[in-house]
Amino acid sequence: MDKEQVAAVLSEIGTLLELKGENPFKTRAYTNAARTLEGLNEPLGTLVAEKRLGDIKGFGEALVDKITILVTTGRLPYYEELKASIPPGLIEMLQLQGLGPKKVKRLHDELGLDSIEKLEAACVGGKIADLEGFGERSQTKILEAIQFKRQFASRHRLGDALAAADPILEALRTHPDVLRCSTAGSLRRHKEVIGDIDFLASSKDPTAVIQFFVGQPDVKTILAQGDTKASVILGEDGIQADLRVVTDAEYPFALAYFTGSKEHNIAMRQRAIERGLRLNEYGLFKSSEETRDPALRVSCRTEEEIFAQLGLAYIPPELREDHGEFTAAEQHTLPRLIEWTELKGSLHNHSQWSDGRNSLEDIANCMEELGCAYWAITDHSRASFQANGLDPARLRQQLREIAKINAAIEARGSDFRLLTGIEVDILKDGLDFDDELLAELDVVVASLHVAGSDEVENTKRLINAAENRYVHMLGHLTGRLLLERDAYKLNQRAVIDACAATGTWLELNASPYRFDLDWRLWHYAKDQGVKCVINCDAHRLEHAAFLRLGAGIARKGWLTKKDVINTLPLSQLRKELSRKRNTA
Ligand code: DGT
Ligand code: CA
Ligand code: CA
Ligand code: ZN
Repeated sequence: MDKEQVAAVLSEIGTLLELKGENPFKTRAYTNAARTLEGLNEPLGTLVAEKRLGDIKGFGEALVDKITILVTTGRLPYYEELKASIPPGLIEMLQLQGLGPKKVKRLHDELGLDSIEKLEAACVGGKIADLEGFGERSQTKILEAIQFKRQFASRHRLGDALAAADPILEALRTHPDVLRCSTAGSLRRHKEVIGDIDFLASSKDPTAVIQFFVGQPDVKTILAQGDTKASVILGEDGIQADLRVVTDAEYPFALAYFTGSKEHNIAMRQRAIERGLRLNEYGLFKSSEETRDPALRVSCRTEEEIFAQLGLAYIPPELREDHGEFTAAEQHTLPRLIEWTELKGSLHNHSQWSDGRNSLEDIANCMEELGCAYWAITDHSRASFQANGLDPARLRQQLREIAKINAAIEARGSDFRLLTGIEVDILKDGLDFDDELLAELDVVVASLHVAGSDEVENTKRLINAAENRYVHMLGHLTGRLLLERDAYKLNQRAVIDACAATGTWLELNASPYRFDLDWRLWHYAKDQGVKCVINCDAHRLEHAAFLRLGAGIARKGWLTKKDVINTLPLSQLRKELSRKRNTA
């Protein structure tokens, strides 16, 4: 563990001890130690190795022991036991604005409150107002804090966050006082779920830019407004957005810093230190200690130049997770990541024949208009009766309809084609359709829609599906719905291995509710030789826009154009679609 991580543990120990009512000297010792560590000028590892921790003012034997254990093993049983001894509801109550450990302890001791729900009920029942030292006012404040936590401090899906951020970014771009601007944070890194949106701008007149930002039509609440930064709540979903305004000289450094991730930043700062430099949000400085002195700043106009100063190729924001990007950037082996414009269509989509919104004709016209080369219609199979799944007869009827539409498209000289297909259900004992029917279709996606509770069984069902020679790809492998439903139990790596062995592709479901397979597993899948298909799983025309989101997630998974099947032109795609059938 590095000093930031150790400091975080120590300061949490201080809080937990306070919750338990330990004497203030003991609790303060931990809080102070955390602050001291954060300000340290040399690596914690060195101090531990040279047994010099005890020389630091205020570091007694107990503290030195604990820090040593943390640094050398990455864990601390004392802390784990302490945390386990406290009801989790109390720790959650601490996250409410205005509630510190002392107050939470009193609420617990005097009213028996050990969860936010009980606290809320007590507020509604007027019990907090009667408590000595709290009163009517703090009761109202606590209720507000609970509501705030629920409504605003929540997490948001990438699609919603981008939709909220785009108009603001556009507005900032057109403002005469804005020199450069960008999103930063998890949004710029294309994380699947976003806490808050971060904007960054450079300007000679920060106050004017801040004023403009808080006045945007989507701003529902202004949480904080200063001269160079502001926080607001945007839109119906109540997503928080922060803007920081810096000088243009600071801009690339601030952009790199506020893009994160935190883990990536820590590694960057360490690289700077190894080169006798200091990196922070204000600049890269020729200095051996923390500074913001512009006279010491190494001038960099762009993020590229900062990376170059630290001996690195440019690392795209999506890769800044400290997941191996530094080694690759050092050796100049970073992949050229896929661009969403390289995608030629989606191979898993629905129409009004099952649970989609649109007719085949409307879908064909819209996707051709958008510039796609092809679009597969893969409606649900019979077992998905709640989604109006097709039986073999209706499916054959749909094939004839698609043939007619394609003939009309061809007649007017267009190269666009609808592809036929099915999203066939993976049942307990095999697929919903037999091989003869599957063999008639251009594209077969196999999906597990009703999973069991047994990991081994779920895994087996998916592996069996991959082993079918007519199954081109597995759809939304884990069934997760972000912020709603966890993945069902399965051994993802075992299924990936089976896909590799059988030449079966894996879908990257580009719906912002799914992003399934998760980006963290694509690197593994790619190393096994498994190809990716970025699919919209479109149920409406607008869902074609998911291609762009899906490409962002694929980029996080280090995927390139050649890793992704639906970057191929139609003729080559057809060849790939027949490969498994012909060789298996
Ligand atoms: P989020 O908002 O939870 O989805 O995730 P981020 O990554 O957007 O985090 P946020 O908004 O708290 O901060 C934006 C960036 O600022 C973060 O990615 C890295 C940087 N940052 C914030 N706090 C720290 C910190 O304590 N240390 C370091 N090294 N960087 C930080
Ligand atoms: Ca953020
Ligand atoms: Ca933020
Ligand atoms: Zn599905």
